[in-house]
Amino acid sequence: LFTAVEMAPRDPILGLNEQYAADSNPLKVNLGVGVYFDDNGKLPLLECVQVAEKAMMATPTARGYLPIDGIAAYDAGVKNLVFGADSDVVKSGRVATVQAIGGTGGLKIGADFLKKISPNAKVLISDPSWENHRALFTNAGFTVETYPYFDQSVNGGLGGINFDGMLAALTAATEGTIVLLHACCHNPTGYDITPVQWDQVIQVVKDRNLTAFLDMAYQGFGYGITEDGAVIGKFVAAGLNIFVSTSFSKSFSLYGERVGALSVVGSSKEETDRVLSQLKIAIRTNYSNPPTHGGAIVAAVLGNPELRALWEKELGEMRVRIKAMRQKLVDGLKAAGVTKDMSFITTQIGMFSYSGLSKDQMVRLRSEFGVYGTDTGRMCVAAINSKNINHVCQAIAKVM
Ligand code: PLP
Ligand code: TYF
Repeated sequence: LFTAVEMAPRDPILGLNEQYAADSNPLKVNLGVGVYFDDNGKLPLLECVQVAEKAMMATPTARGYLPIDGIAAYDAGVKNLVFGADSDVVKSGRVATVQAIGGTGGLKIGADFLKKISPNAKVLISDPSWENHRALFTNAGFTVETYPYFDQSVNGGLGGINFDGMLAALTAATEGTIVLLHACCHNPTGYDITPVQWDQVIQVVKDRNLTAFLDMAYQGFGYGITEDGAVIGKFVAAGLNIFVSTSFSKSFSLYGERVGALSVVGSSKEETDRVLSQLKIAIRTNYSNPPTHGGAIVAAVLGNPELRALWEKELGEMRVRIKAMRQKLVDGLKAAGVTKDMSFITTQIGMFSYSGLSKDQMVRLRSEFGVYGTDTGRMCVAAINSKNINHVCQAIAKVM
């Protein structure tokens, strides 16, 4: 049965974790996978999560099956967070939100549903994008192509967004094309388009009758929860039927609990109810219904004003620390002798920096210095701290 089964390639990002774990270099630093670590290099367990868990443990509950679309209070919390509690679209019942197994699960449920209603549509993802975007939509049966996004030749060779190219590709897309957009904190580049550019994208999506799928895996890591979510409000205000996947892996530091969601905006309550019924079929045929624990934590935090404020404060601290590390990286690289202008690192936003380093340089960083980033030159700034930054700067300076 398995004689012809080929060995699959390792995940280019998660595969680095194994290599990192096996490295005996005492100075090793893992800037590969997109995970936030605090200044002591520890994965944080947020206080808001601990308080919610303590309250849950004080009155333990049995674990029955959840409804197919998840915990009702969780779905309501996500809706309010992503679209605003007072928004017309929520109040009029035009948002269908389902709990999902991480942001990945939200993308997969959305992809399966889209394949049913738009079987011949093409999917466009940014060039580059999170590699799982391509794999996931391809697996769901779609042909996946790219729209231009990052261009190393922009900004005098320092790199940036080729917005004209992006807009031209979207304008040229056939009607009904599904366009995957990073709502904020673009992975892997760290470059986001401006609010004015978003308006232009929305106009093209509308004019060309495209389907926008917004992946929001980093809400709160850019400028704030509300600020980062504003782009969703723009699409809704334009009267578009959109898909939004949400991940709480990073914003709640709940990676292993697999907490995410998918929200779909319909044109009326009646239409949205029909959409929800189909999303539930997609869930049922993938994994029946979601797990309880992570969703219960997030529902408890989002539904309690004090815990919600505590979460916002803790998320703000993560955001501020990453920004401080960006500045320290720019200063540290200069002090280590790098003459190239690296200030683009502070223009980038979210967890990642596309460094502009070549594959050869990234391989040297790993083998000679134990500094792990992806072959594409992406580094997770959220894993840099006051203890490892000097080594990171010295290592980068040496390979440059
Ligand atoms: N989308 C993007 C852009 C991501 O970077 C990630 C990261 O993990 C995900 C989706 C998936 O999120 P999750 O880990 O919650 O499945
Ligand atoms: O891009 C990242 O590093 C995160 C984590 O298959 C991740 O989004 C990476 C690869 C993968 C799943 C999650």
